[in-house]
Amino acid sequence: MEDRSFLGLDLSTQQLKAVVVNDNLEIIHQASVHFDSDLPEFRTQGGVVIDKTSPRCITAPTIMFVKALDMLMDRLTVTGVDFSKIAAVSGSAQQHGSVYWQKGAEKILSNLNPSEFLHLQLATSFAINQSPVWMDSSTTKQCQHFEKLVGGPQKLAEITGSRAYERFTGTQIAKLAISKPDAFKITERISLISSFLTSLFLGKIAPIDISDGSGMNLLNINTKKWEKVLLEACGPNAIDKLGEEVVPSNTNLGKISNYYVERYGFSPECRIITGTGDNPASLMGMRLQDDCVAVSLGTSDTVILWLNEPKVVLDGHILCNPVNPEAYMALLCFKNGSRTRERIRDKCAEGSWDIFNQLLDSTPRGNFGNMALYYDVQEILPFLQGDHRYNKSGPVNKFTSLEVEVRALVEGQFIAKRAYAEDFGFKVGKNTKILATGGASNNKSILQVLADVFNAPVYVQEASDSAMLGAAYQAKHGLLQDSSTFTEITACLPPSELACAPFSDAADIYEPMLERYRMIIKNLVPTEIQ
Ligand code: ADP
Ligand code: XUL
Repeated sequence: MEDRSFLGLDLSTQQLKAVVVNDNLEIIHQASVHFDSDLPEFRTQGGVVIDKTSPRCITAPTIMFVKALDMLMDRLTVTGVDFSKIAAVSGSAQQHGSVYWQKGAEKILSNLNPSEFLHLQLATSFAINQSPVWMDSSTTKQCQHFEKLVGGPQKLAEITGSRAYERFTGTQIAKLAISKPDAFKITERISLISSFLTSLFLGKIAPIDISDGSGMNLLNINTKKWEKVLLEACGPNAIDKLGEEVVPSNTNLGKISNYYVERYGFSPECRIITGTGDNPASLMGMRLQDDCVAVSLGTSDTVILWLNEPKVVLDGHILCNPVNPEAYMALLCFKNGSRTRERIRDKCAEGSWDIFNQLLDSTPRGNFGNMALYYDVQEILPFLQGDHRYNKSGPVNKFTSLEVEVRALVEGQFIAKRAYAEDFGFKVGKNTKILATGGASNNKSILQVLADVFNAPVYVQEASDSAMLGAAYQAKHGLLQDSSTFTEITACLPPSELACAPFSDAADIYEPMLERYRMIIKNLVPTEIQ
């Protein structure tokens, strides 16, 4: 084991987190900055700002991300990190969000004064103050246009891995070019949030990587190049703003910015490895293999599968793989994850996860035939909003008890995941293993429902922040890629641990519920978008 360490970051929806691992990939330091509570001046809720007059527009203040990084670096210093030992840095970030650098910004970025905070020096570097994020769903018009341009949703999915999605960055850029032409004009470069984070460490604008780039409806996932006709729909000179180069996710981009050498004592030889999206980073953090399905329970809930070949799907996404540029990954994203669980916790369980779990555990599996779907914000899969409750005879306005409501929430969320994963071609078999991660994977009662609904054992890792860990592992992989594969580099890690096994009657209970869920969705979702 060499005396070197690696820094991994995750700029997620609600917080910025960092981990330092040693050469054996063991965690030696961790720190985080929570946007709502640590940076209250930005008035975010759950890390985002919902436009009061136009609630489908959801953004986050770009400079808040920068200020969070200043605070995080100070917190890492306080925990005793020896920055001079860090051999490489890599980052993960919420996918799809975008940052608009103003003309002249790269010059400022490459000449930072080490005695000043980043957020003070970059305060005027952005063409718009608010970054559209993945929760936004305001680009319906642009989505229709993108699909029409290439010959329909199927064709767009074939080229970019997904039909048009409102949160995907291409349509977001196209909307900005039309709605704020002046801001678009003064935009020098556009970054994804992951490449933005990388740029802050590199001291120049970092290229977008192929995995996070697959979440834009702009990148051809087969050729790994921007698709010209779609780029043209993003407004004048979009190619210059995005940068022609798109790189594999483990690219070694060069040395760390002098700012960090002077200010924090990093070695001038420390390397910056390109950042990627949080879901690709989670795939790495969980060391996902062919026979496993990863379920991430964070602000959004996601289901991730490893694919050796791309597929064409209309519900869900195919992204380039962050470990092996020849391979792919499948992603299903559910917007109403932890924030919705928190709402029901606050309503039914006095804001306490312990009480929530007592309620969940006190109701039988199958919940006496009650079922519910809760969508606080416009859901992606299925395309629905609002609360939908059912007892065994049909729709109801409310449930008879708090415990029924809690179980209906958790079962409804996991049944949806299984239904969409199956539609995708995923089959539950004897060897199926579920790897759970994200904030709610610390909750055994919730994981038991996951095991029962999928009728498969659920495994967890010691640390539940797989995206952040994935970034740290990628830092080492990026540094040593010429001599070692990702699998070799992560072979030193302990295996995941069994958290819950399904009960023997799980299939009898949940398979009929799965069918019932499909019927409910069929009736609720308008046929044209099913
Ligand atoms: P993100 O990376 O998207 O910001 P995380 O994966 O860190 O999110 O998860 C944050 C969420 O985890 C919080 O919104 C919180 O609701 C949830 N969470 C934390 N602890 C628990 C718990 N014991 N049970 C259920 N959910 C939890
Ligand atoms: C994935 C998605 C979210 C974000 C935030 O498509 O929109 O999972 O990456 O975590």
